[in-house]
Parts: sequence; C-alpha cells; structure tokens
Amino acid sequence: MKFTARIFRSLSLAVAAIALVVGSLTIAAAPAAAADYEVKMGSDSGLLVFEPANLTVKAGDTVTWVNNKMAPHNVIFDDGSVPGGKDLATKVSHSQLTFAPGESYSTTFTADMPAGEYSYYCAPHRGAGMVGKITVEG
Ligand SMILES: [Cu+2]
Repeated sequence: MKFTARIFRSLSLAVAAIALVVGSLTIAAAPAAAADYEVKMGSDSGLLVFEPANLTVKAGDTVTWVNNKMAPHNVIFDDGSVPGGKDLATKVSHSQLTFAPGESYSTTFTADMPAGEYSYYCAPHRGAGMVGKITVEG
C-alpha cells in the first residue's frame, strides 16, 4: 500500500512537470499580442489636431479614434494617400461625423493590407491642418 502511494506520488509529479514544460512552450510559441492605439480627435487644449498625429503600428494592430474636443470630426483616407486603391481607402476610413465627446471608431490594420504610409484628414477641419498619418510596418 505504501509502495503504491509512493509510485502514485512520483507519477503525479512527473505529470505536473510535463504540464509545466508544455505550458511554457505554448506561451513561447504564441505570436506577439496585437496592440491597441488611441488617437484623440481634438487636443485637450482645444486644438484642431489628431493626437498623436503620427503613429507607427504593426499588422494586426488596431487604431481607435476618440472624439475629444472641437467636434465634429471624422477620419478620411483618400485612395491617393494609402498604399492601395480606393477600396482600401474606403475600408479604413470613417466618414461619419462624431459629435459627442467619447464617440469613437476603430480600424484594424490587418496582415492582408499593404505596409506603408496611410495619410488621413478630418473633412471639416482639413483646411485648419487636422491631418494624421499611420505608418504600418511590414
Ligand atoms: Cu475635425
């Protein structure tokens, strides 16, 4: 009886050790988690800017534009200012105007989108210099 208990105990330890090794391998093999970035539309001090205006992201990352001050704002990418055609520009744009503080929308720059510079502007405030750029790394 005592012998059986001893064997059972070493077996349990072996199983626990294997589980630990397999578990750590799984964690090491997992790809880096996608990041989330936030861009304020209108600075805290009330300037007509995107903040930050320039952002560098990796494929899979998500950018969320949050209405802050001096609304209305939107996020327009033109086909001439993205590393792809009109369909891509439309896909990453958010033409709907935000009015209330905290309103937001997001774009995930997925792996099937080309790397490069994605320039955008706020339609109501483009003339005031409310422009931004997302650089997507390959
Ligand atoms: Cu604006």
